[in-house]
Amino acid sequence: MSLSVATSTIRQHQHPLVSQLADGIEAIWQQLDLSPYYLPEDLGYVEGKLEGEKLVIENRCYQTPQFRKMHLELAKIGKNLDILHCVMFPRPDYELPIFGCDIVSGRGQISAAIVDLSAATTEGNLTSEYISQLSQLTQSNYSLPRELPEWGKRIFSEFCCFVKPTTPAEEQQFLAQTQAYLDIHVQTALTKAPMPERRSEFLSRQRYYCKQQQQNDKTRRVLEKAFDAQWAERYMTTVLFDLPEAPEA
Ligand code: BLA
Repeated sequence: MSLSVATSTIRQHQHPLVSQLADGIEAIWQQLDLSPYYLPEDLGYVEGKLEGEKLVIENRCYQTPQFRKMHLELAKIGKNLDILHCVMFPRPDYELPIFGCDIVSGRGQISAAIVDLSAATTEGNLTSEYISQLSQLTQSNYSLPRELPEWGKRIFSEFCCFVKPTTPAEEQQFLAQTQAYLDIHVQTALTKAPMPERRSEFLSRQRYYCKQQQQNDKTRRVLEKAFDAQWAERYMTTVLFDLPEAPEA
């Protein structure tokens, strides 16, 4: 295992959908009042080796009055595997869903593209303002929808889009759909006031979301091969899906 710190950017060497979406996410984030969010110091930029190929991970992380942690991660493994991972965790006294998105591209072909706004409430329902705005978007159809793994079924909403895009047109459709979800989310978040009395409810839901995501063995396997099991565990639980503080008893 080798780790090093550098400032280079891998974005221009990634699948075009990955770099376009990364640019799009950051452009929309500019509408928020961003401050930096500091990841554990050695985990901001990391390099490892996967089956002899170099793995590079680049993280950008912010916070705002509404969001505890807005994380955009780009990873490149050798010449073949490109990954975009993005999660926005609301501050736990806001009734806001968790925005999540993942793109996995192997040998120039995207195998998985997923985006969702996942509910903040115990029952797992989005609020009516989200439901009505998301329902008004033009219906997107893809020729290869994918089935959610078991761990995802209880956290993702009915608006979750999980597909393998098969053409450049479908890739652009996924880009547009993801940006539309994010636009709705940022605009809605800006109108919200905190609800401290429901904090423990929102906190437990975020913890449940993280626990479920930590069960994604496909992510874990890539990280274990490139680093080792202990490193993968630490990365998944402190960088990708860190649990917010436990709810007060
Ligand atoms: C799938 N995620 C995957 C796959 C890989 C990764 C290799 C399998 C691709 C495939 O099934 O075609 C790998 N993803 C990574 C790695 C990182 C990453 C290494 O983010 C980071 C370093 N995953 C998320 C988020 C969501 C998510 C935020 O990080 C959703 C909001 C979902 N990824 C997700 C799902 C699958 C996946 C649902 C499919 C899992 C399966 O089919 O079992």
